[in-house]
Amino acid sequence: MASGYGHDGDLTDEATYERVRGMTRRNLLRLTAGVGLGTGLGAVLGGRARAAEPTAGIVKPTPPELFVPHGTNAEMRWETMRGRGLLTPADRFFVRNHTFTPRIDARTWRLRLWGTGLHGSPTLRNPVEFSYDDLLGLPAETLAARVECAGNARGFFTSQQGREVSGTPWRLGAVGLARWRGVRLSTVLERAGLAPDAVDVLPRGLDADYVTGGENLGRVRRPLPVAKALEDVLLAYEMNGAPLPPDHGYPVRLVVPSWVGIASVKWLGDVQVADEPLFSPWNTRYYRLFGPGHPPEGGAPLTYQNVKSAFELPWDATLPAGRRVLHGRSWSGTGRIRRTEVSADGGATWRPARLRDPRHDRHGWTRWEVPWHARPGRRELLSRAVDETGASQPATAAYNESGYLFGAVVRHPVTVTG
Ligand SMILES: Nc1nc2c(c(=O)[nH]1)N[C@H]1C(S)=C(S)[C@@H](COP(=O)(O)O)O[C@H]1N2
Ligand SMILES: [Mo]
Repeated sequence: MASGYGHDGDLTDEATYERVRGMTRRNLLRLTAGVGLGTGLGAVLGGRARAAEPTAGIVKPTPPELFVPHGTNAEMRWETMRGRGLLTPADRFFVRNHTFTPRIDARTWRLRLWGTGLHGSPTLRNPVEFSYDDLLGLPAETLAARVECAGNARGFFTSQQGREVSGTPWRLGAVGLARWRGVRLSTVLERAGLAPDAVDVLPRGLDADYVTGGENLGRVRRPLPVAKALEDVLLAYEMNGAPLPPDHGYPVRLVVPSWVGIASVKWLGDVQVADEPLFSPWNTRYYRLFGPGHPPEGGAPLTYQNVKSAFELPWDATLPAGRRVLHGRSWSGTGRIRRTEVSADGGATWRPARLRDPRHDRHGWTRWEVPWHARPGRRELLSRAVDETGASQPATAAYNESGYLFGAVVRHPVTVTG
């Protein structure tokens, strides 16, 4: 196994907890040493030391004006995208960590490909390793693509539909759009000697083993059909023109465009290539639909994300009465956005929004805007989109136990002051 990651692979629940706490203390020291609590930080944050609370296991600062904390995860606040270009800057891109961000040395890092799906000729020995420099030397591609958690908007199953679901209760901020640069997974698979009878690949991260309920499920890993691996999957080493930040997978992550975020394995260490179907908890017990209407072993493993829309407004915003323009974005895993409509009267009447990016990238999103005459009172703002396949946003989302793929219209509360 390649070394270069800073932990052993045999962590208990307690050990993971200790490490996360250690990380928290280090972040705290770095933050307070680097900025100075009484000066810059205090000025930015209105004199209170609340930004000195780092998110456990996340390296970058997660100040409360940019992020909503959820345990080891940090959700982007949608109002921070207001007035910005298409891409989500790395400083506000959501972070979803099963454990904590590992610190990896790119100089000793290796990507290892192995398994029965590679042919083991003398010239193409199995396993095959690539260094960071090897990857930088291969033909590069760039790709604008969202990473979105399958559980994005999960919290609305409870707050809008009164259903308990398991998992992080995200609002709409577990999504971001970046320009990724790297090498196609197909290039690396072909150079490693992909056999014609290979069916599945299993990318695996170098972060700590995931321990839940006292059970060690091993490293984060989720099988991908070879057909998908060869289609459009990228081994990304750059995000928005800079090396990947630690929290987003440095030195190399997978980007599986428009698929559930879990497919885009961060801190990639190895890829098993097999001539038979592969399984891990991430395609058997997680990331399938469970509950009424689904088989006991769950539905098929989740692939594409669905259609969503978000206002670039604070949640529970307070706004002055009068004429204004509402801004937001819509996106879909299944095709480009064709239309977005907005309702400011609880869904009784809808008006088309003006799409600012009507020919957006296939895996990107469109910004939109619509004028609104805001009258005093409590209001709910609704937005819904349709993509080029006709997929749209219903009034309610189909329940599933883990709260995946909430694609219904979100009712965004605001207070208009007179
Ligand atoms: N190795 C590893 N890869 C991972 C994860 C993880 O915890 N470990 N989380 C996954 C999940 S559930 C999501 S939604 C995305 C989040 O990517 P981001 O943190 O860069 O936004 O990474 C995926 N890749
Ligand atoms: Mo996720």
